[in-house]
Amino acid sequence: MYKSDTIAAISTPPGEGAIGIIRLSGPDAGEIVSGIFKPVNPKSWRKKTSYTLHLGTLSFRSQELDQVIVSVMKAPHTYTGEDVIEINCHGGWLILNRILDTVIELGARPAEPGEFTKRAFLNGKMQLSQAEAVVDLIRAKTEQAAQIAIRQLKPSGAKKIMDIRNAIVDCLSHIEANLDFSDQNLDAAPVSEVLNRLDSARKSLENTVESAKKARIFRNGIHITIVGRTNAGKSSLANLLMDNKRIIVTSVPGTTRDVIEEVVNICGIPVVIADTAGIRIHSGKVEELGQKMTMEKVKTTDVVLAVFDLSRKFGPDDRKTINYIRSKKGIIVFNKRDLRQRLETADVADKLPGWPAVQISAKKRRDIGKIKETIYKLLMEDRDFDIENVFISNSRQISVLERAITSLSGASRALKEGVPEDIVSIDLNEALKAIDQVTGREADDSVLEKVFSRFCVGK
Ligand SMILES: Nc1nc2c(ncn2[C@@H]2O[C@H](COP(=O)(O)OP(=O)(O)OP(=O)(O)O)[C@@H](O)[C@H]2O)c(=O)[nH]1
Ligand SMILES: [Mg+2]
Repeated sequence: MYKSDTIAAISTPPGEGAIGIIRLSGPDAGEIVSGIFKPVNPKSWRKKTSYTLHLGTLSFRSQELDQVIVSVMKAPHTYTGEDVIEINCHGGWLILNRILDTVIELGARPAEPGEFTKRAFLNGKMQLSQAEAVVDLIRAKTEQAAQIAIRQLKPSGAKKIMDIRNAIVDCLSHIEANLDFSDQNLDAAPVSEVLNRLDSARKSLENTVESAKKARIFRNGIHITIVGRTNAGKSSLANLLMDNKRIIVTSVPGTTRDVIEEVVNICGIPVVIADTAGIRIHSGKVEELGQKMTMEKVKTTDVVLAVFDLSRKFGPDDRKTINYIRSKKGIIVFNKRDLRQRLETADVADKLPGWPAVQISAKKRRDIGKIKETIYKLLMEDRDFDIENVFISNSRQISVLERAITSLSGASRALKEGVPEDIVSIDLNEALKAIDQVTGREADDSVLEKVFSRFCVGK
């Protein structure tokens, strides 16, 4: 268990803001703030009724710090489960830090990253997977990612894991009852009944893991790299996908020399789009360096947007481009459809079998929506899942639940083969231990440290 001291931190982001919040949690929160707070209504402040707001001034050593509103939340019905006081002051760096320094001088301890949420977890206010969802929600880049985090954060999401856990506990107690009474010839639960329950618990876990894996794309996002011969219109396309970032576009081949990246939201998926230096056979030293960077980028990217110029015949630069990308997953973008067509599209399509193709005009902004649609379709291939069913999301949770599935399969197999029940119960206990790593019941300190180190200070 942790020391139940009182912690404090600035909970709003650094920089100027209309208001800033300093949060305190712990048994002395009220007393510490009382040491510096002059309320407009002292009678009401003295009572410190939970969920009340108090206007007043903060001063320390006869120096006024700020005019503030102090909110009072009393244990146990608070985020951390402890007494929580939040000081709403003006949102300047200096004011916030002066107030924080003062409450620390009066006995609070500076909170570590995620310590408020860690206390919420240690006080049984949430499961570990819910605490992880708090970070996911703060970091969500798209609506869908936020929705997944919210679902995981809700008690109903946590309950689904607990339901599976309870089903396994049930099977375990049947098996242990069989063990206890095996010499007494009592009617224990038939093996087939236990097997059915085990199978349905395993299937629920498998569905959970499968949906979580498919939904990971909304949380982690993907990388898309735009490649093609010089002058094909890559930067023009990148500018459109990046909502007019203004990458330099000129009619001079070899304009882009570096990899230029930007995160965009494509149908709810956070996508890092990279514009790259064009590919051509005959190039100077600087361009060659740029092309090397393009090649490196292609190696690690998830999806390639290969841009071909419809107004030019298929040439060695296009061939060189295809050689770099043919092993990847991607989309063919035929650009400059507003010009007279000289490219035989089959020359490209035949060399990149299975790649969907889209014709656009980046210059005239035509059919850019089609590219986004095609990207989304490509990413969602084999990802047929119901987002409503996603209530775990990160790789830590997925890997421990996969362990639970393996243990449950082992238990079912053992039961079917008539292996002694005490051996079966070892597998079931392993499955429970794994599930408890998701809920946090069994998570050791190193896991907790890793989870909470992802948080910012003040959360
Ligand atoms: N007509 C027409 N011109 C286009 C289109 N897209 C791009 N261009 C023109 O093609 C030229 C090259 O465009 P960029 O976007 O710089 O091409 P790039 O592939 O990034 O070129 P590099 O960076 O040199 O490899 C510019 O003059 C653009 O205005 C299009 O759809 N139609
Ligand atoms: Mg360019």
